[in-house]
Amino acid sequence: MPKKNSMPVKDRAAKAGIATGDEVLPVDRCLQIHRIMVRARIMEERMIKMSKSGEGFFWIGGPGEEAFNTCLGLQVKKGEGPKFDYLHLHYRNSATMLAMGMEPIDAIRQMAMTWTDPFSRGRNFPSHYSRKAWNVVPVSSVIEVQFAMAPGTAIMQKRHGDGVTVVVGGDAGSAEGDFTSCLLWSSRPGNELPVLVITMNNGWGISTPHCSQHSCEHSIERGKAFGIFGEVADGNDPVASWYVIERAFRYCRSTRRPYMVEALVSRLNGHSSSSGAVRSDEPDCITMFEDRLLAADMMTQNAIDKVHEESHEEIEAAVHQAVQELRPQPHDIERFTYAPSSVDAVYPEDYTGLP
Ligand SMILES: Cc1ncc(C[n+]2csc(CCOP(=O)(O)OP(=O)(O)O)c2C)c(N)n1
Ligand SMILES: [Mg+2]
Repeated sequence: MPKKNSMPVKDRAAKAGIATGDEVLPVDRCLQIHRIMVRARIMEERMIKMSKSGEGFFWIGGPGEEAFNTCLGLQVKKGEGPKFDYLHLHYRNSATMLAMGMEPIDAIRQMAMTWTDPFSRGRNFPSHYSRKAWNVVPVSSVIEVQFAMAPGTAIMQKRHGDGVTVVVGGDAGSAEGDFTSCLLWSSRPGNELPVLVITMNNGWGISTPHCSQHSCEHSIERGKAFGIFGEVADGNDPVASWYVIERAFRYCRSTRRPYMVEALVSRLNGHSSSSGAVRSDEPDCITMFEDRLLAADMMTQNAIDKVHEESHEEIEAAVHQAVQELRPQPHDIERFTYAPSSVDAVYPEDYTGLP
C-alpha cells in the first residue's frame, strides 16, 4: 500500500494551507483548484440553461464532482502516446478536462452541437470528450465499456515508460461485467497492469439507489478478490481527493500494478436534462471549500465573488460566440466517422467492409 504524507507536525503547521487530517494543501494549489471548480460549475449550469432554452438539446455533466475531478486533471501526466497517461473518462468529467487545459468554449460548442466542436463535430452529447493530443479516448454513452477497453492501453503502457491508464465510471455502472473484466485483466499474475480504476459513487444510477443493488458498501472491496489495493476518498473534499489521487498515481506509476479509488460525491443536478436537471440539496463541494478558504483567511468574500464573476463573464462570452457558429451540414454526416483503413482499398466506398 502507498504511504501517507509523513511530514512532521511542526513542519505541517508552519506550512500555510488547508488541512484534512495530516494532509495540507498549500495556498496556491487551493486557489488554483477553487478557480477551476467554479469555472466548471458555472459552465455546467449555463449548459443546463442551454438545454432548456433551445441553445442545446440534452445535458449531462458533472456538478458535484468538481473537487475530485479537478484534482485528477491537475495530476495527469498529459501528452500523446504510450509514455503519457491515458484517460477513459465518463460523462461527468468536465472539471478534469478544464484542469487539463480545455477551453470552456469547446465544451459549450459540443453542447450547442456546432461544427466547431473539436470532440465530435457537433454530433455527440455534451461532456462526451475526446482529445488525441492528451490521450483522452472518446467518452461513451454506453456506460462502463471504458472498463473493458482500459486494459488495452495499459498493456501497451506496461512496455513503454511510466504512463498510467485512468478509467472512470459511476457506481451503478460497476455492476456491469466490464468492471469485473477490468479487474481481472489488470491483475493477471505476472501480467499486472498500471490501471487506476476510479468509481465515482454518487449513490445513484439514474433513479436506482446504490444501497438497493450493491451488497458491498464500496466498489474497492471487490478489488480484494483480485489482490488490488484501493482507497475510498471523500470526493467532495479537494484536500483528501488530491492526496488519494497522488498516492494512487505514485503506486501505479512505480509498481506498474492496478489501484482502485472510490470517490464519494454528490449529484447536484439530477441525472441529466431528461429528468429535469433540478438542483438537489446534497452537499456542495464548492460552498464547503469556500467556507474553509474563508475560515483559513485564504480568501475574502470579495475575492470569491470575483472568481465567480470572472467565470460568468468567460462562460457568457463563450456561449455568445458558440451559438453563432456553423452547425454540421447534411453532407458532413459521414465525414470523420471512420478512420481510413486498408479495408477501404479492398472495398472502396463501402464503410462496412463486408462483401
Ligand atoms: C450499457 C448501458 N446500460 C444502460 C444505460 C442507461 N444509463 C445511462 S446512465 C445510467 C446510470 C449510470 O449510473 P452510474 O454508473 O452510477 O453513473 P452516474 O450517472 O450516476 O454518474 C444508465 C443505466 C446505458 N447508457 N448503457
Ligand atoms: Mg451513480
